[in-house]
Amino acid sequence: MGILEDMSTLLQQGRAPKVKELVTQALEEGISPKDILEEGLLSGMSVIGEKFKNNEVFVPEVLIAARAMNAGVEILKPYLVSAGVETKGTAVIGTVKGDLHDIGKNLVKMMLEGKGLNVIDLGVDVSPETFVEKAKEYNADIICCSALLTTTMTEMKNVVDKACAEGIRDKVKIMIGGAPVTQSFCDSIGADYYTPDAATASEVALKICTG
Ligand code: B1M
Repeated sequence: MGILEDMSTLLQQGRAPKVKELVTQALEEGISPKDILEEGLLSGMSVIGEKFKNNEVFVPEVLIAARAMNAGVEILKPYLVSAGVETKGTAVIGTVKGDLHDIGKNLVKMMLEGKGLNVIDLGVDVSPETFVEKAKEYNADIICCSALLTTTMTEMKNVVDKACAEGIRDKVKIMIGGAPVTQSFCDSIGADYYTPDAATASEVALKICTG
């Protein structure tokens, strides 16, 4: 097996120290940072994303794989910047105002990063004002809102309204998700996309950014 294939396999197993070792070795062998990212790290994360979607792996495996990916990306970051590898798009993400659940939001963030997007994580209990301010500041392609409570999902409409009021609605897509959220709720508040899980969210986000 080649080094990038090994890297992908180790990432899927969540073996962060080994992944870091292989990224360093691949750089020493002269493999391009772009190939290491795409054929080593992101390909491994894609496999995990697909398995997660099909209930073949669960939250703990996804989290440790994501940690291994982050460990590899940390080493690669300076090389990627200097090699001029462009990110595919920018998303701001957060859990809506009044809601402190962040496990699902963090998974969505990791999957988006796994697709090569630049993700600005606003954390939990994020107000509509902050979502919109940060979307403007980072010139984001997508605002991603997560909610786990029936009492907080209504905040998503306030994000849509705020984006309209601030005049950025035609520049930014609004994606929503979380256990109580549905497609009909998405339609009713005028958001752009509802996705039921992190893997689908990352696929849709990539499509939004790359056309
Ligand atoms: Co809370 N909680 N909780 N909780 N909690 C739920 C959500 C609840 C369903 C439990 C229950 O009663 N059965 C219930 C909500 C009821 C409702 O509104 N329908 C509930 C409640 C009531 C509460 C409190 C009000 C309890 C209290 O204090 N009385 C309180 C609220 C605090 C607050 O937020 N203001 C509360 C607190 C907490 C903890 C802090 C203890 C903890 C959160 C820890 C944390 O997140 N750091 C917690 C937890 C862990 C849960 C449960 C057990 C698990 C949630 C979770 O992380 N699931 C949950 C019960 C359950 O769901 N079984 C529950 C795993 C996660 C991977 O799934 O977040 O759904 P999920 O994300 C999925 C998809 O939804 C999707 O992708 C993810 C993976 O594929 N997705 C998106 C999520 N965001 C997306 C965004 C997208 C696209 C897809 O696009 C942008």
